[in-house]
Amino acid sequence: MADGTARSGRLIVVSNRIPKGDVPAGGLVFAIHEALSRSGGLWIGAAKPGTTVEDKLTQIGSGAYDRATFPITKKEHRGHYLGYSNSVLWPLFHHRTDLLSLDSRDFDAYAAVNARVARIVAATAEPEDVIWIQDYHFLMVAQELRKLGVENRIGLFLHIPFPNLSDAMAMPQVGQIGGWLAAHDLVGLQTSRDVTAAQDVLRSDPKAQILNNGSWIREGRVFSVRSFPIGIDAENFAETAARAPVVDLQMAEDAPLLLGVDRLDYSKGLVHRFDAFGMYLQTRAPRDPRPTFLQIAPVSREDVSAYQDIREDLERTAGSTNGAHAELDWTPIRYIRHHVDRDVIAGLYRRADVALVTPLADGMNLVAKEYVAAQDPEDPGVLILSHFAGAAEQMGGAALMVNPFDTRAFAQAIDRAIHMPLAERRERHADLRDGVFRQDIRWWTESFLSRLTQAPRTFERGLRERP
Ligand code: GDG
Repeated sequence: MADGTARSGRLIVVSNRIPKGDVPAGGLVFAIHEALSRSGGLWIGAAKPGTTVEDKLTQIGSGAYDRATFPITKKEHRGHYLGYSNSVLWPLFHHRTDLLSLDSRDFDAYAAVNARVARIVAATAEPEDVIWIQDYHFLMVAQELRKLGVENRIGLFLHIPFPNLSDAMAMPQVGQIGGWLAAHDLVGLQTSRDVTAAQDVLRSDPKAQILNNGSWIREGRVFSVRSFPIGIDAENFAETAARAPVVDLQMAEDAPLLLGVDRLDYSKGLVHRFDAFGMYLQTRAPRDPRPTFLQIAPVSREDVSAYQDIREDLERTAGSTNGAHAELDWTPIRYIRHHVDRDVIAGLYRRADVALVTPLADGMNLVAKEYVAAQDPEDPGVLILSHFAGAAEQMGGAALMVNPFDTRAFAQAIDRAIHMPLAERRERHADLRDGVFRQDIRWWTESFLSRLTQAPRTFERGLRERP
C-alpha cells in the first residue's frame, strides 16, 4: 500500500460512536471512515441500548468496508457509558476529581461491556488483522483479547488527556492501568505531556519496566506509548469555509466578532471564558466598536448531572454579563445551545475576527485547527488558545496563549487580539496554517497505523501463558 501502512490483514476499528447512515464530514468518525475506505476492514461501535444482548454483531453497512454494532442493554449503558466512562474516567482524566462519582456497579458494567466487545472481536479477527481501539470507553478490551489468546497487533488511541499519577490514584482501579496499557502493542496519546503522565503512572507499577529504546515491558509483553497529535481534514475544511453561506449576524460593519464553538462540557472552560469577556467589556475603550461574542455550545451528555450544572452556571454568567452591558441595540454575548450545521460553522469561523479556544483541559481541541484552516490568509483572524489544550503543543508558538484561570490577563489578550495589526495576524496565521495542513488527519492515521503495523512482536510470555 502506498500510504506506508502496508498490512496483509484487515483493519478492525472499535469506537463507541459509529455513524448509522452517511458519515458526517469532519471529526473523528470521518477520519476512521477515511482510513477504512482506503484499507478495507470492519468498524465496530455501540448499538442503541436495548433489553437483551447476545455476543453478536449486527451489520449496519457494507461497501469499501463493513460497519457493525455490538449490543448493549440500557442498564449496561448507564453503568458503562454514563457511569464509569463519563462520571469516572472523563472527569478524572480532565483533572476534575471533585466530580468523580464512584460506584463499583458502574465499573462492573464497564468491564462486562469491554469483555463482550473483546469476545466479539476475537470471534471475527483473522491472525493478520490489525485492531485499533478508540478512546476511554474501551480501556480493557485489549487485555480481555489477550486473555482469549488473541495475538494480533492491537493499538489504542486515547483522545482525552492522560491523568497525572495523583489524579489517577483517585480511581479505585489505578493498580490495573499498567495491565490495561500493556495489553496493546502501541498506545497513542495526543501530546508529549500526556506521554510523560502515562510514564509516571507506569513507573509506579512494580511490574512495568522501561527499556533502553523507550518502550515498556510488563509481564513479558513489550509495548510503546507515544504521542500522535490528531489533525483535521484541513483542505476540505478550508474549501467548505471559503464557499460557506454568509450568515447575517446583524452587526455593525466594523464590529468585531469573537467566536467559541464547543460541546457544552465543563472541561471547555466556558464560564471562565464568559468571565474574561465580561472583564474585557468593563475595561474596553468606549470609542471602540461594540464587540459580539457568539458562543455555540450544543448540549451533550445531559443524563450526567455535572452537565446539567455547567449549563446552569453558564446561563447565569451569560445573563449577568448581558444584564450589565447590553444596550437596546446590542447584546454582547449570544449563546446558542443547539447544534449548528457544519458549513454554517465553517462560515462563522471565516467571518470571526477572534476565536476563543480556552479549555481548562482538553486532549487536543479540533476547533483551534478548524478555525485556522477556515481563515482567509490575506486577512486572517486571531486564535486565542489555552495552555491546557493539547493543541498548545503544536500551536503555542503562533497563537495568542492564555491561562483561562487568569481572568485579567485573558481579558487583556482579548483586547490585544481585537486590535492586532494585519501584518502580525498574517505572520501568526501563516505559521499556524502550515502546521494544520502538514499534520492533518491523513498524516495522523498514517503515522499511527504505520507505527502499529511495524510494532515489534517481541513479547516473552503473553498473558494467556500465565499460570
Ligand atoms: C474529543 C477530545 C479531541 C461543535 N459544535 C458543533 C460542532 N462541533 C464540532 C467542532 C469540532 C468538534 O465538534 C469538537 O471537537 P473537539 O476536539 O473540540 O472536542 P471533543 O468532542 O471533546 O472530542 C478532544 C477530539 O476528541 C479528537 O481527538 O480533540 O480533545 O475531547 O469538530 O467543529 N459541529 C457542528 N455543529 C455544532 O454545533 N457541525
